[in-house]
Amino acid sequence: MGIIMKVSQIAGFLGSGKTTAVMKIVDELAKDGRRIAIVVNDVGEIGVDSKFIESRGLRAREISGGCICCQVAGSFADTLALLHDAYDPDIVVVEPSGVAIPWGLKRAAEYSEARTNVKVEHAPVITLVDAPRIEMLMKAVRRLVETQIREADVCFINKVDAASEADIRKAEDFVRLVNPDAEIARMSAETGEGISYACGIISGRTSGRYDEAVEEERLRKQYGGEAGR
Ligand SMILES: Nc1nc2c(ncn2[C@@H]2O[C@H](COP(=O)(O)OP(=O)(O)OP(=O)(O)O)[C@@H](O)[C@H]2O)c(=O)[nH]1
Ligand SMILES: [Mg+2]
Repeated sequence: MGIIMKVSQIAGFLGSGKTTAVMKIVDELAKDGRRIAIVVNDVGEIGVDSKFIESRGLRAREISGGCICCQVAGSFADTLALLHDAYDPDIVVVEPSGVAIPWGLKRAAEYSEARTNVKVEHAPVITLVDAPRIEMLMKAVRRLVETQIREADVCFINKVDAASEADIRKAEDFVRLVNPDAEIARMSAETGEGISYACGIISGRTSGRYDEAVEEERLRKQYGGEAGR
């Protein structure tokens, strides 16, 4: 039984393409011979495709009843520990809810270390940015989207097949403004563009552990006097 379990989160606002991307990503990772599990924190209407998952011999768990980065963090940690004990995945790919906060999810994943003999390693935090809806996102849910971008290691501008070049550029500029340190790449979860690149990032790189001081510093930089609100 392996001791290290890598946890990969594909964040992004509601409808940004997380499920579509996750299904393609796990398919490719599994083809490379890795043991892959999926955890979906379902709040939307399009859930995981269980037939697809079973046909590939992957394991999937759905968690509902709240957000796994906060309200049901304990269930998420239990689920990771159980998956580790029963299946020993190399990588667990997590689809958080569209309103989840990436650092909360890292912290919750680390709770699983207290529940079984596992060491969690984080894959880079990937955030999907919905290019065709970038105007709406910047207006209606700006704070939440900013938070998801600020905490990302890599932002994929998704749905490039259906977006104008102007909207793609606008999304890239927005990411650069909010998080100059994030790598920016393009994706079409629908056509598969960018999926191999995402898989390489997930399997080949890591992200730091949850660190309260780092998160507070990021908040201070973004909101100045508003930090901690
Ligand atoms: N054109 C296009 N449509 C996409 C792409 N990725 C996802 N979609 C569509 O966008 C819609 C939402 O995709 P999902 O994968 O369900 O998005 P999600 O982020 O999982 O949504 P929630 O779980 O409800 O937050 C679906 O109708 C998808 O078919 C893409 O790359 N291009
Ligand atoms: Mg989904």
